[in-house]
Amino acid sequence: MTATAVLQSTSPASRQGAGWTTEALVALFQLPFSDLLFRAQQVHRQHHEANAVQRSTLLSIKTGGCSEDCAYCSQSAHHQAKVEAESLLSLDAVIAAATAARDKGATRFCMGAAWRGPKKKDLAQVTAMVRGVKQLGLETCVTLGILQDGQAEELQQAGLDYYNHNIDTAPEYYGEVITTHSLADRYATLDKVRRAGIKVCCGGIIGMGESRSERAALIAQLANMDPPPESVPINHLVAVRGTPLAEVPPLDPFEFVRTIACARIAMPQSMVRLSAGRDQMSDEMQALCFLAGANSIFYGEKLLTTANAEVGRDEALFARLGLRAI
Ligand code: SAM
Ligand code: DTB
Ligand code: SF4
Repeated sequence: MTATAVLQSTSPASRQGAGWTTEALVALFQLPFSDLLFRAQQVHRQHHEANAVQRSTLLSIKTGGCSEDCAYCSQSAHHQAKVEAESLLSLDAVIAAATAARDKGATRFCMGAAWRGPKKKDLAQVTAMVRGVKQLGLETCVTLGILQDGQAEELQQAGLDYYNHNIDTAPEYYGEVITTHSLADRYATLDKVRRAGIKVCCGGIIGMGESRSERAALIAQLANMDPPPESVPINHLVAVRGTPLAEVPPLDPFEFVRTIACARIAMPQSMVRLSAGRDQMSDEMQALCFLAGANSIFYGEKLLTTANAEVGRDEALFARLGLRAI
């Protein structure tokens, strides 16, 4: 879709799968802030319950010592972030954490591992975790890195609902952030996940020093997946000391809100998750992100290695904004 067509269109809902160009997304980014948010709200209300927000809880099941060099990541063995490495958690520990998350009101439990990808014996343990968490009545999500042939099917047979694997940034900027595996590797894994019949959770990180046009290119890449990911996490970079991105200049907060709004408009049916970085955001900033169409969050005191907004603060924010947890 061309930039002019995007700005003139009165039917944003009809654009799913219509081939978004970076230029069309840049044109959206450049709209006056209120116009952009108004359009995002229109799309949001056509496709989703206006005030409902889904809550997922994260658990790091294997922490630190990762072979990959992702510049943002506290868990890479290439960087000097102070993260306590931990081998794969026991099934009991995972079930205890998932039970606590369910009791606090989460509906999905997402397990993350600092691997380039899972080895055969690792996967057997993770599938047992998926089965156990599902039995608690929670939706399940895992993020384990690059998958080999057959591994997505094993996860699907265990009852996995979502696989998280982010493309992270625009193709043009990818090489600045990660060199130990390619964007093509990531697409190959996403393809395996889709073919196995698992729902795709795929998004990126904003605020890594990329340009607006690169943010637009990231959203275009996600929106042009066929179909777009069911779940789109938009992470704000958590600048972790000891990582190469620790000193990246801060992003204008409105630019982050604009990115959420563009994701909502370009992917009307997807759940857009206001992901990492919420702990550093004011309540007002988060409210703008919900207005821009975010309808999912990570819920619980910790993300993988960094702090998340506290549960009490989230409960109070939901009450103040009249949001309903789903
Ligand atoms: N190793 C697996 C992988 O890379 O796919 C799974 C875990 S990895 C930590 C999952 C995602 O978390 C990354 O793709 C990235 O988008 C996000 N992430 C990691 N560190 C982050 C940070 N400091 N700020 C924002 N997002 C981050
Ligand atoms: C995603 O897109 N964000 C989550 C989840 N998928 C696995 C991870 C955020 C990690 C933030 C940094 C940390 O806590 O280490
Ligand atoms: Fe490893 Fe994933 Fe972190 Fe990259 S993002 S260093 S693959 S844990």
